[in-house]
Amino acid sequence: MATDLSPGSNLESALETKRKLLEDFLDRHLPPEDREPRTLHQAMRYSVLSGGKRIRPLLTLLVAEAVGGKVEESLPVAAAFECIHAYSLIHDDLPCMDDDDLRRGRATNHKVYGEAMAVLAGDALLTFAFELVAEGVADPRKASAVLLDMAHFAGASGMVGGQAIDIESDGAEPDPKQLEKIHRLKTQALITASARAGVLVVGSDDETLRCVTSYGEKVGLAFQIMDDLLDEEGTTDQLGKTAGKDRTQKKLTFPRVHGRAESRARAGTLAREAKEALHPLGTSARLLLSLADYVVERKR
Ligand code: GRG
Repeated sequence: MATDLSPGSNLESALETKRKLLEDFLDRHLPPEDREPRTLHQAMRYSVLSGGKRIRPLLTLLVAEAVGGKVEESLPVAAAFECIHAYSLIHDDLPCMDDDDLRRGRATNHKVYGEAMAVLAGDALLTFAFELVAEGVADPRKASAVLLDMAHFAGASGMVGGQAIDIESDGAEPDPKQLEKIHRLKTQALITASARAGVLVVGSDDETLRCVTSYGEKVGLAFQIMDDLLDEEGTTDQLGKTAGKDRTQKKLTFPRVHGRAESRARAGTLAREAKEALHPLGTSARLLLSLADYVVERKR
């Protein structure tokens, strides 16, 4: 049965409430546009406050809530993940990386502010993420656990490492092992970390962390497979990415290596396994189960 994401459905209204909380928090905490250095602050705000699905922060907020935490304490952590995500998109769009002109239907950061300022806006958002956690999580042991995990999954052992391998694999022959390695590092790592952070900021037990890690890994990989499929089908292009970049650059993608039908089936299996992983959390994980379905049913 399709996940009900119609206006007013339980999942959609829960997600909308949390998106609004997150966006208000980001708006209040990001440096104001009229504070010097103005162009840098404008460039930071331009990319963070330009929509997007907010999947990573929603995961942090929903996990924290499912394990008994309060939204207020997980909000700075959720916002930090969105800032890291925004930095990665700004840098990924640069001419030295994917060289994209459009993102979320608008000009990419470097097209508006220039390459140097886009690099700096990305740098500043990454460091701002760590500041948000250090300042916003009152218990120093929880703050340090979140920061360590965040740094590990976002850096050379995670997202940045995946981007490096991806760049070096451009034009390579389709190789399932290499493809999975890139996806696991580049996309799955930060999504997994976003979910884990919801546990770490609340301070739940190791068993809960293990279940949520498994959920995050499966949702993260399913998310990337769906991104590849939507890209291949042209859906994301209509929403603002430069048309066909992945195809023309012959990047390794799931449909290219495994075909569309098998890719879709794998995403479905991963969503099912993600939901099974949360079984020990019982009914408090209800929205996270719906989110796993949403990830594989999404159209953008
Ligand atoms: C440059 C350090 C560095 C890392 C780049 C995230 C990333 C690594 C590159 C972005 C390009 C890309 C297609 C990555 C795969 C992950 C992904 C699907 C990103 C888009 O995330 P969404 O769909 O974007 O959550 P929105 O716009 O909804 O926020």
